Amino acid sequence: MHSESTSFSAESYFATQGPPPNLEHEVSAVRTFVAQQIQQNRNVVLVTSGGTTVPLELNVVRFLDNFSAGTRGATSAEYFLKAGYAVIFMHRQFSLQPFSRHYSHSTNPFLDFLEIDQVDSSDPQISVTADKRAHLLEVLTAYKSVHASGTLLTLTFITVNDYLWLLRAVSQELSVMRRRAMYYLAAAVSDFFLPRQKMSEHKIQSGKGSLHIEMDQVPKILKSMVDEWTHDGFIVSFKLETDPLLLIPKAHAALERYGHQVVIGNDLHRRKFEVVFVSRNPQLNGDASTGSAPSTFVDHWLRIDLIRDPSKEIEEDIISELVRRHEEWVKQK
Ligand code: 9Z3
Repeated sequence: MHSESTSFSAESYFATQGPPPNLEHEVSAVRTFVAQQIQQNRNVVLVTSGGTTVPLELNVVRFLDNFSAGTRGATSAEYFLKAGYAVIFMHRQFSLQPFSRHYSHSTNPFLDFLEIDQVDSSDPQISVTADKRAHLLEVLTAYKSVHASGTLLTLTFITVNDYLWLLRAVSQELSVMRRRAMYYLAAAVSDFFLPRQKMSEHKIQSGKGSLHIEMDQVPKILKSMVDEWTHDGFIVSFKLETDPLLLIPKAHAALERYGHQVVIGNDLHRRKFEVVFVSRNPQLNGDASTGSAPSTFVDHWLRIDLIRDPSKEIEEDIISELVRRHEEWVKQK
C-alpha cells in the first residue's frame, strides 16, 4: 500500500492536535513518583506497552488498532521491578499488566482455580486449588511487595494521540534523572493517523459505496526523545517485522536515524523465543587501527529453548542484558 500522506513534524503535531483531558493530573503523579525514586536512590524505567488506536470519528465508533497483547511490556516490567528498578508502566487500557497478566481471563481465568469449601454449608469458604497455590503465592508476594514499596506507577493510553502526549510529558519529567532513566518502548505505535481537523464529527455513514480515508504520517517521535526530551537517558526501542529479511536492515536504519542506544528487533512469529539486540559498535569510538574497517553496528542474538524449558520467559534475559548495559551507560558520564 502506498501512501502520499502529509508528514507532521513533532512540533506541528503538538501545535495542532490537542492533549488528552487528564494529562495534567498524570504528569503530576509522575513528578511525585520520580521525586520519590530519586530520594530512594532507584533507577527508573519507563515501559510502554500495548497497541495504540487511531479513531476515525470524533464521536468514535470505529478505529484502527495496532497488534499487541501487552505481554512483552507487562512481563518486562516485572523483571525490571525484580532487578530493583522503579517502573512507570504506560499501557493501552485493558492490555496486560504486570502480575495480573498471569491470570488473564482468556488464557488462565482465576475463577478456575478457586474452590468453594462446603465444610459448613451455612458459611462456605473459598480456597485456592492445591496445585495452583505455590505459583499464586509467588505472584501475590511480589505484587504486594511492589505495592508496599511504591515502585510501580501505571498510566493508561488508548489513542496514538494520548500516547504521544503522554510519552512527551513523561519523558520530560523523567529527564531530571539523566543517565539513570531508561526508556523501554515496547508499545506498538500507529504509523498513520487522522488529524482532528479531517475527522468526521459523527459516525461515518454507510450506503455511499466504498470508504476512502487518507491518513497523515505520525511524527518520528524517537528523534525528539533523543535530541530534546530525555537528556542522556538510555533509550531502547523495539522494531517489529513480519518479513525476517527486513529485521536487521530496518533495525540498523532505526539506530542510524535516531541515534539512541539499542534497537531490539523481533519477528512477529518468533518474538517469544528470539530477539536481536542492535547497537553501535563501541570499537568505532576507539582506535580503528586493526586493519579492515569495523562494522557500524553489532547484532547480538538472544534465544531461549522453549521446548526444554517451557516456563522460561525471554524477557528475563532481555532485562538482565539491558540492566548490564544500562549500568555501563550510567558509569560513562
Ligand atoms: C514490539 O515489537 C513488541 O515486542 C510487540 C510485543 C508489539 C511485538 P506483545 O505485546 O507483542 O507481547 O503481544 N513493539 C514495537 C512495535 C513498533 O511499533 N515498533 C515501531 C516499528 O516497528 C518502532 S517504535 O516501526
